Amino acid sequence: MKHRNHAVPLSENKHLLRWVDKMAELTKPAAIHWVDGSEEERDRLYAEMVASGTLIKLNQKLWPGCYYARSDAADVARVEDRTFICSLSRDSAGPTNNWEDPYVMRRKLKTLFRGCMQGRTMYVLPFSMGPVGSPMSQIGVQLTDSPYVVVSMRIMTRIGMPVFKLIDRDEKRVVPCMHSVGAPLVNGKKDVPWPCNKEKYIVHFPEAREIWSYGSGYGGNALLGKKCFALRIASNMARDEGWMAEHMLVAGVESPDGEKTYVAAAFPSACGKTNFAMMIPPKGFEGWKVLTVGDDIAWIRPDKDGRLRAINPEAGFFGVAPGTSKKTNPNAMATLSRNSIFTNVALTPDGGVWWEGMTDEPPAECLDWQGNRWTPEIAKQTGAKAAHPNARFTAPASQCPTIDPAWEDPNGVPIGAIIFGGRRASTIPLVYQAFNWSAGVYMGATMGSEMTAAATGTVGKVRRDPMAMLPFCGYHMGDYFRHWIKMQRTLSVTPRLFHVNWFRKDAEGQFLWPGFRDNMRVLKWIVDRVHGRTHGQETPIGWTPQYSDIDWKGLDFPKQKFEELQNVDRAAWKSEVIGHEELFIVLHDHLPPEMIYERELLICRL
Ligand code: TSX
Ligand code: MN
Repeated sequence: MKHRNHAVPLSENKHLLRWVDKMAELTKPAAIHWVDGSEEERDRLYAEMVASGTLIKLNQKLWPGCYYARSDAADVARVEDRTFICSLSRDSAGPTNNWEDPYVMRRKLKTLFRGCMQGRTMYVLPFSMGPVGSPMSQIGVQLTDSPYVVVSMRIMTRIGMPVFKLIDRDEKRVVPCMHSVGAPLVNGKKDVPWPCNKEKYIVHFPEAREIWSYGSGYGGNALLGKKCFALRIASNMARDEGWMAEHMLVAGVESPDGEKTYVAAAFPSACGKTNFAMMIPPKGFEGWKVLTVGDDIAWIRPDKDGRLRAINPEAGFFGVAPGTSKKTNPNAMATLSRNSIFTNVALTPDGGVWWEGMTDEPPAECLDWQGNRWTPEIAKQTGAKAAHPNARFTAPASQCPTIDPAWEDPNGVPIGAIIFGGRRASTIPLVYQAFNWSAGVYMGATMGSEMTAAATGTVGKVRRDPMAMLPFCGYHMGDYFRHWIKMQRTLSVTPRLFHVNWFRKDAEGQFLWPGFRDNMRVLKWIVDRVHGRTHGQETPIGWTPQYSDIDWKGLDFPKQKFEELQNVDRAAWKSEVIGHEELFIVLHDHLPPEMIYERELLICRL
C-alpha cells in the first residue's frame, strides 16, 4: 500500500484548519502529521518510537503486538495540584477545584506553549468519545507532540478518518484539546526517551469547552479524552444538557434464563473497580454471566421513555497493573495479553513484563520501571518495587473475553441500579439499599474510602470522595449534587441506588468478606431488588438483605459472620454522620436542601 502523505490536511473543516494553523504558528513544530488511524500509521509510529528509545518492543511470541515504556521518574501519575478549572467565576469551579482567572491562565499558557513543539512533530488527532456517530458520543481533536499519546489514544478512543468525516459534516461541537510535553528540541538538544517538563499545567475552560495540557506525557494528564474531556468537560456539558458524566464502571448481569440487568458503579481508587467490571461468577452460579461495558467512565442519559441509558465513552482500559493477576482478574489478563502498551512495569530477561502481584513467584531477575536490575533479594533488602505502584496497561476493550455484545450500542444500555462503594474497615455494611433517589444521592455524596498508601496521608483515615468524582467534577461539587437531585424529575423509572463495602474487618483485623467472585452473591441480591423479587430489611440507613435473602450456593458462610458484616451500629453511625459534615461545610453555600433534609432524617432514624 502507498504511504499517505500525513502533512496533507485530512479535513476540510475551516474552523479546524484555522485552529491547527494558529496553534502551529504558536508552538512552531518541525512537522504536522494528520492522524488517519490506520494500522500502517500505527506500525510506523511504533517503529519510530522503538528507534528513538521511547518504546521497547516486547517478545512478540509471548506478547504479540505489545510495547513497553518507562516514563520519566517525575511523571508517573495525574497531578491534581496542577489541575485547574478556569471558569469565568471562581464560584462556579467551587472550593474543591483549583481555579485561576481564564484571562490570566490563557496568557500564561500562551507563554508556555510559545515555541514548545520546536524540533518535534505536531500530531492532529481526531477522536470520538463513544461509538463514532452515536447520538450520545462527543468528538474532540487533540494536538500533541507525543507519538506515545497518539498510539495510546488509538487504543483508548476511536480515532482517525471516520472522525474527520464527522467533523467535516460540522454537526457536533468539537472540543479542542491542546497538549505538549513541553520539551522543545532547540540548539541541537538531544531527545530523551520520555520528554516532559517539571512545570505542569492541566487546564480546563468549561465555558469555552477547551482543554490545555502542558509538561506531562502520562495517563490522564496527556490522554485528554479520558479524565479531562470525558469527566471534567463532559460533566459541564451534562449539567447544561440534562445528562450525567460519571466516574463509573458499567456491567451487565445475565441470569441463566437470559434476563439482562445493567448496573453502573462508582468506587474510589484501590477498591478493585476494574476487577468488579470483569467479575467471573463463583462456584454455584453456573449459567450466570457478568458482561463488561466499561471499567471507568459512564455517560448516562434519559431516553424518550424516561429511563437512564449509559454508554462507555472509552474504547480501552488504562488499568493499574500491580495486583492484576490470573487469580484477581483473569479477564483483564486475557485482555492485556496482546496489542497493549505497558508503562512503568518491570521488564523480564525474555522480553516480557512483570509486576507485583502478577504471579505468586517473582522472576529471578528483571529490570525495574527505572531500568535498574531488580531481584527478589534486592527487594527484600531495600523494599524496592519492580513496577511503579501506578504502573499501567493500555489495552483494547474489544479484547476482553467478557465484553458485552451491546458495549458499542449507539443508544447505550438501560441502567437498573447504581452502586456506590468504598474501602471501609468498620461501620459500613457489605450492602444496603437507599430508601429512594434523594436518600441515594446523599449516600453517594457522603461516600468515602480509607487510605491505603501512606504517601497520600494518614493510613486508615476516611477520605470523602462523593460519587468518586472529587478530582473529576469540572464545576462546583454542591451544584453537582443539585444536578443529581434534579435528574429524578426527568425520569419515569429511577435506577435503584445501593452502597457496598467489600472491606469490612472483624475485631482481629481480618476481612469478613471473601470478595472477588463471591461479590456475585451481593450483585444477585441487587438485581433481585431491582426487579422487586426479594426482601429488604428496613434499618436506619436503608434496606439490607437477611441471611436467607442471599444465594449461598457453593459457599459455606456462617450466618453469624454475615450478621457481623451487615450490622448497623447506631453509635458508630452517629459519629459517621458527624464525619459527613466535613465536606458539607466546605460546600454549604451550594448544597441542595435535600442533602440537609436527608442528613436530619438519617439522624432521626438513628
Ligand atoms: O478487587 C477487589 N475486589 C473486587 C473484586 C471483584 N479487591 C482488590 C482490591 C485492590 C484493588 C479486593 N480485596 C476485594 C474485592 O472484592 N476484597 C478484598 C479484600 C480481600 C483480600 C484478600 C482476601 C479476601 C479479601 N483473601 C482471602 O480471603 C484468602
Ligand atoms: Mn478512574
